[in-house]
Amino acid sequence: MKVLMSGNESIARGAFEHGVRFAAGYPGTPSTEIIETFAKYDGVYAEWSPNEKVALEVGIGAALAGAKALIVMKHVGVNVAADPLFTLSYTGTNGALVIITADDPSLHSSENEQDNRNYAKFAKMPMVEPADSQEAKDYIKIAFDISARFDTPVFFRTTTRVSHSKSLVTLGDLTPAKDSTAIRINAAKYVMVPANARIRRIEVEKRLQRLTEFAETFPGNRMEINDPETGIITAGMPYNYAKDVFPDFSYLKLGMVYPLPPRLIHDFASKVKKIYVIEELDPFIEEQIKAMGIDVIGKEIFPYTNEFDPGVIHRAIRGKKMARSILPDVVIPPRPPNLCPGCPHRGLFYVLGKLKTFVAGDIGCYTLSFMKPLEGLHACICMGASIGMAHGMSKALKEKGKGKVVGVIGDSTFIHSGITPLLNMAYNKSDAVIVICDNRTTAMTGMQDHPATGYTLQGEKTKELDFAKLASALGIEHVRVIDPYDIKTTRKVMKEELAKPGASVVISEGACVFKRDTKDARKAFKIDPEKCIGCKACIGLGCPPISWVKFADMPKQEVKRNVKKQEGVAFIDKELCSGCTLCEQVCNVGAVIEVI
Ligand SMILES: Cc1ncc(C[n+]2csc(CCOP(=O)(O)OP(=O)(O)O)c2C)c(N)n1
Repeated sequence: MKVLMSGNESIARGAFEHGVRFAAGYPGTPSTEIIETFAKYDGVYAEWSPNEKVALEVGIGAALAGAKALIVMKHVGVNVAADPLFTLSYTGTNGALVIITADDPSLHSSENEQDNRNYAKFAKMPMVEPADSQEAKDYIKIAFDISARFDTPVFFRTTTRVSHSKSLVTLGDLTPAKDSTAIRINAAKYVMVPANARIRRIEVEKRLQRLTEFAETFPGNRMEINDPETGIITAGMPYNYAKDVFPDFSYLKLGMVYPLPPRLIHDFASKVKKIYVIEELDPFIEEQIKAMGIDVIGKEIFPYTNEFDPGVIHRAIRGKKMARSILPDVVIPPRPPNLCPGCPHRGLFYVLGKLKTFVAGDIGCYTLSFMKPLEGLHACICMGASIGMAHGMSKALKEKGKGKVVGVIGDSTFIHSGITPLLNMAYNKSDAVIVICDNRTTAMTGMQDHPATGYTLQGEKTKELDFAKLASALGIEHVRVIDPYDIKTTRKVMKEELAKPGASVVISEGACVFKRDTKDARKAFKIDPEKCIGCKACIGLGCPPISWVKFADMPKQEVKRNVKKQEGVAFIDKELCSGCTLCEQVCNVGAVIEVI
């Protein structure tokens, strides 16, 4: 049976068909749906771990017990998991372990555009890369087979386009899961003290040679000989783009991007005169082929940055735009991202933006408050960085920094990598104030549960982390809880905590609007034009339902000035308003009123 599936759904399905019953990961676009899909299958164990390092370590434990473990993360997650990863390459996996690295060329939803193929070379691990959903389903099985056969962790790389595009997939039979788990002790292989690791280090090089031999005959590395004049070496999604514009060229399509098959590449080079290497981001394949002494054209003409499309490839090779347009001539109005109407983060950042402090931010929905009009966040590097940055800045500024440095971090992000730096603040006597934005979910990546929501991935009730108790246990003396929908108290508490010596933690408790119980639905608000003086105080909240109408754009009979020089009035779209009351609180003339 053929079904339309995204790359992510196909990976989950392929793993399940192949008898994989164990998965762990941490959410991150574009990888998230893999675990979400897999978790719905019968008889599997799947978990959201607190971060990618933990997810990989959970997977290592499962694999050492003999299971097939699927570990899922976005590209930057591999940075977090890198410590166990490099040594896992030495120990091998016993069962099987495949790590999905979901890369994001063009940074659709990421803080950087790193090319994780480099990790395969760096950690001396094989990497496979599919070009569509069918290949995603087929290759995930091959990846598990490679892992088991060569006793190695295997990288499975996707990019956003492969993860999220849908294409037809033939469903396969389900391999009944065989339980081959058992406790097997082998200290020489799994205890990586120098004496043992030195021996394993040599094994890694030998394994890489055997994998190179495997790559020579791996059917996913295939030649399509057409035009003998021009050939393309490519992998992943760029293969589809290139085939679209140059169907008659010859191709060497690589399904395994590390290690490369030198004999196959030499063979291809002997069959075509001119070769282009088409790959997004780094010249990863190109440099290795050039090092084989083969003359190819790559980054001299293709961009280093962003996703490709058929037009990019055509322009680079032909030197001019394609005759036919690949995109419809529709101009889509720009829509900058914004916090949702009723978002609990808005009240907090409205206050922070006016406090004249430096706010070291973190990654999550709240990062959006760096933009106008809130401008309440001033740095964002990677998950968990806010706390260490706030501490470092306050130490460097000394007296000048007193009462002036805040770190802000989401609940999921705090659990991911904020606990250790908070402990550091207590230990090293910090003066900064840390705000944990507890909206009861991992909102930015699609509302996943985490250890403080009280629910597992399967929706089972579980232990619920108490942020206030944890902060106290780490040694933070000043811990406060605020309601970010109450602007006055939020401002008061922030000022009080900034004035105190020593580190403080403020927990901003307000559930994400999408997590709110429908019974808590509040009445929408509207503007009374008889009272509005056009001061734009409500506009300063950056709330999507609130807009501004100039008198000049209104029909004559509607124009009414309440104060001299007034140029217009605010307007609230009641269909979008969630009734959070923030605009009512900032309006000094009582022009914001409930819709009856
Ligand atoms: C290492 C790493 N893993 C995953 C992500 C993807 N990601 C971005 S923000 C975020 C968590 C956001 O949740 P939270 O901190 O609770 O803030 P919210 O969006 O709910 O406001 C995740 C998982 C990432 N950017 N980096």
